[in-house]
Amino acid sequence: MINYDVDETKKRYDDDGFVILRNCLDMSEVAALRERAVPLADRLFRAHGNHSTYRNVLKSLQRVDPWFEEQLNAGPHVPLIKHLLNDDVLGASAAWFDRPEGEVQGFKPHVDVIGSYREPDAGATIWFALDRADTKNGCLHYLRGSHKTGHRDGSFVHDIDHESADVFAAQLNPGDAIIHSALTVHWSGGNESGAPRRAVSYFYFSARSQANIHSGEQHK
Ligand SMILES: O=C(O)CCC(=O)C(=O)O
Repeated sequence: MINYDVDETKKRYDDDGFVILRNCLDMSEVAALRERAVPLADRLFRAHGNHSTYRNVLKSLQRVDPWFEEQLNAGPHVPLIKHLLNDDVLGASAAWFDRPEGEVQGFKPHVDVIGSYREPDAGATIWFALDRADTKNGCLHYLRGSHKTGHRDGSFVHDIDHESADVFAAQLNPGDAIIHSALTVHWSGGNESGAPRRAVSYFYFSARSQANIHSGEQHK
């Protein structure tokens, strides 16, 4: 992973609720990630089916592959996530996100916060593109600045103006990554392009969010 200007990266993340890291992985790292993730995903879908609410998604890969556990807890991106969240972090899930060709269903607009602590520093995801992701094959979309403006009482968000100037389509090349706050509204589309759109992501809680959840529970 290359070194980014951390101040500039943090400013974009704080302002927009997401930040793109171009060429985060070189082509050999992308190939290694594909070689690790694709057979694992195939194996898990064969063993358990593809029946979750969200098709083509596998969470908690760290529980079945120590390599993903190592990446989640100590991957080269972890110091940057800590810097963006101003805190220590707890790795919650390494995940596989696929929008295979012909999959019409995307992810509806949502935020990632789970639990009672619903502040912009609750957590963050880093999402690594294994293929070119664009508007034809279901790239991620973000509502710029939405981490600061609410949408905090549920996971799904129903009142998005898709024509808003704040809607941003995160068109990425293989090896690019994007980091988003757990409070930033985001969604993705289906894929009828004939091109794959596979990704691996790592989701983190800030230590602060965990401390607040725990102290909140103690007060109940
Ligand atoms: O990859 C996708 O299509 C959705 C990803 C997502 O919602 C997330 O990483 O939180």
